Amino acid sequence: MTHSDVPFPSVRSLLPADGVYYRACNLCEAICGLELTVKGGEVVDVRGDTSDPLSKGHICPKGAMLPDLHRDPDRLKRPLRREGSAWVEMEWEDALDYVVERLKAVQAQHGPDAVGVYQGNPSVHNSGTLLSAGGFLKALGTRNFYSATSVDQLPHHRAALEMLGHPLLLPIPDVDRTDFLLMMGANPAASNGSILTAPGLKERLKAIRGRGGRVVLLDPRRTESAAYAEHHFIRPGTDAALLLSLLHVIFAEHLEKPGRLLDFTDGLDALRAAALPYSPEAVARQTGLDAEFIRTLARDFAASPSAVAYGRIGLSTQAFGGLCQWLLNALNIVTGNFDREGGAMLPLPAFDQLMRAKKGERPLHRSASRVRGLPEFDGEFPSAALAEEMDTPGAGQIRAFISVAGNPVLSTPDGARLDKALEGLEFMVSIDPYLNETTRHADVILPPATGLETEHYDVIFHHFAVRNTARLNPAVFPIGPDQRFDWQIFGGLRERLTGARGNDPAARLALGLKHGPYKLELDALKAAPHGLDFGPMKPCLPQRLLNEQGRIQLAPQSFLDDLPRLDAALSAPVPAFVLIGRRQLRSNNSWMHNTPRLMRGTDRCTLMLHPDDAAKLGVEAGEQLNVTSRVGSVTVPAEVTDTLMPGVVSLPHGFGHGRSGTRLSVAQQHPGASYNDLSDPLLLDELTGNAAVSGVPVEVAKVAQRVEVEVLSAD
Ligand SMILES: Nc1nc2c(c(=O)[nH]1)N[C@H]1C(S)=C(S)[C@@H](COP(=O)(O)OP(=O)(O)OC[C@H]3O[C@@H](n4cnc5c(=O)[nH]c(N)nc54)[C@H](O)[C@@H]3O)O[C@H]1N2
Ligand SMILES: Nc1nc2c(c(=O)[nH]1)N[C@H]1C(S)=C(S)[C@@H](COP(=O)(O)OP(=O)(O)OC[C@H]3O[C@@H](n4cnc5c(=O)[nH]c(N)nc54)[C@H](O)[C@@H]3O)O[C@H]1N2
Ligand code: SF4
Ligand SMILES: [Mo]
Repeated sequence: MTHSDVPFPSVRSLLPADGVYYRACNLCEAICGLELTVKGGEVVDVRGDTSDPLSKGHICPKGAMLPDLHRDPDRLKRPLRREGSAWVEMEWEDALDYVVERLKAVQAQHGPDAVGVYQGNPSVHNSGTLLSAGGFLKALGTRNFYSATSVDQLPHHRAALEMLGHPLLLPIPDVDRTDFLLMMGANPAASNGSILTAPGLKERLKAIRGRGGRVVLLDPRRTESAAYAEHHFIRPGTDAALLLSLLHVIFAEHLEKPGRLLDFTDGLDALRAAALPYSPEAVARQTGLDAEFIRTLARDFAASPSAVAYGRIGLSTQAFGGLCQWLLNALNIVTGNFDREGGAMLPLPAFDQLMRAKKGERPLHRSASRVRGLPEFDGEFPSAALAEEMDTPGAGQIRAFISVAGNPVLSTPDGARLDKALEGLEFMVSIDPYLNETTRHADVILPPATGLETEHYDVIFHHFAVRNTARLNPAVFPIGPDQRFDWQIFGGLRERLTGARGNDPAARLALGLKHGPYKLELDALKAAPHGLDFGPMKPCLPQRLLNEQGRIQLAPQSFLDDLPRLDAALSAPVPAFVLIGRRQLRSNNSWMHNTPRLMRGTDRCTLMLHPDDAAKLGVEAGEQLNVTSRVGSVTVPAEVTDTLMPGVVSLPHGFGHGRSGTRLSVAQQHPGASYNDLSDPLLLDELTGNAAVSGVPVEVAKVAQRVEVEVLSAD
């Protein structure tokens, strides 16, 4: 089979011309505009683009590493095929032919659902993939879809769907105009913000306080963000109780003032009744917060001229993620801080993904996962079910697997089990530029051009941005004749599967912009290299609601029905240690540990624990600790610090690079251990199916002690 008319790139010089290039960084949700200076074919300087209307010159250490990623000698450029323990390069046409042939063979023998798909985080940071992967993946006809969403923000989507009518109607805190930010389980000083695209967030937090406002941070760790806030410790997993308690006080003291929202909101009485049992005294012990503090916090929040409650990873990757995201929205609505300046608002991006959304659609619970019966949401099953769907025999078992821009061996619960399950597959293909802990199991790796080689428009994160802007930037580096763009790979695969041709993301983008709210022409956007500004978020309700009722649902039944599960957890005994995660500024989930300039300094994969806990265990800083959960065990050095609550220990995720057979020469020198060798697929936010990777009960012990005991008992 030949496919000579697939539009492959023209052969150009591999070096960009000298000059200044403008480009939005696609590494994290802050989408900063960057200014890159090229001399002699090399990027010699990267700085923040001061003319970007959203980021105004902000940059972080990772953004400056885009050229390092570009020239990483470990980055793959040609397809690889595994032969035993060796990898051989393939021609693109042959590789695409072979992949489709093998996928078809598996489906012919075992049915369409025998192919599983996992899409990881960079698929949403990459307009090429985002606008081009769907055609091929849908054409496979499998129901076995998984993604990083269910180890991340699924609770936000569920709350948005139930309360406002669409998973993407995510309320964004208007940090630039608020007088009071209540921030829970988020650490923007490390993460640069999430479901809150506000580049330079530290400065924005400073500005809140600078104009006389307040930032209150609730986190089991006194994080880097505590420098910009009034920080208070909260016990992991008890945030829903705290939020109910804030609502309790507000209702008990008649501080609610939903204002105009009341004209299109249902369920105020049901919410009031639900909050009634959660007085500050009833939740103080479990949350670790003083009852009087809770009462004052509720009063201050309600009395502030504007206020907004926001919670991120710490609130969504826990056992009560759904309840948390519901109650955050509810608190904002009840106090009138919703769809108004300084509250939680809905952005209106130039390429509006909701443009064609149908009112009243409910894309959930249409099917259940085969082994555990976990609910589908928006066409996906929870990633916590992925390994069991592969290693549990029976009709519908996943026998072939496609990973796209994901590293689920390090990023999903019980990664070690998945690692093993991948070995048992009949066929696996990875669309990924690295040979890492996951892709090492593939039969074929198809590495797309990436980073500075791609044209980029941020399709998703403008939906989460505090200001409506748009920015399209061309590639900086031309690609070589032996490289392919993601859209060409997906187009080639789809064509072989269905015969359908044409998969141009630029055409899709042009259509989206043209029919979007600002009727934008692609050329007009191209002519504005720093981006276009459409101003701050504006009130848009009830018009933008997408549920059948056309009214905000303050107390959806499924959330109310989840409260007994919270009550049971609140009255259960507290384990000796619970494990939580942390992000680090010079890292990006699992995949930027191969960048030498980011990895300088001491190894960062340490277990943080409180000095009192260290004393109890007889451990000093730097000594090795065994951390054990129901599913696994890791050994990591101790970092003793009073920034953690006693009884809570913290480990970053994304490490575990000691596994053999990868091609990550720098990461392997700083292997660390994988958090997700400890996280448990049975620990879920049962309401939404999101993995509860935060709040894992663990045992912690000094390694040396164990060895001694064993030696003694052997005697
Ligand atoms: N314990 C614990 N687990 C977690 C989390 C946590 O806080 N704690 N966080 C969760 C969250 S929020 C997320 S988003 C997930 C992330 O989970 P994943 O998305 O599964 O993992 P990443 O580490 O982001 O891996 C990204 C992969 O994409 C590849 N890649 C990079 N750029 C490109 C590109 O342009 N194209 C393609 N095709 N591939 C590319 C990289 O080589 C890498 O293999 O992890 C989740 N897991
Ligand atoms: N530098 C860097 N930036 C990143 C990433 C990265 O890996 N590195 N990843 C990106 C991705 S994929 C995402 S999703 C975002 C995430 O962005 P954030 O949510 O801001 O990220 P985290 O730093 O993980 O912050 C989560 C906080 O929750 C706290 N926490 C844990 N459990 C609980 C709990 O039960 N209750 C409360 N109240 N707090 C709790 C933790 O101590 C931690 O401080 O960051 C993005 N940006
Ligand atoms: S904050 Fe995020 S988007 Fe901005 S430069 Fe850093 S990695 Fe890139
Ligand atoms: Mo994420």
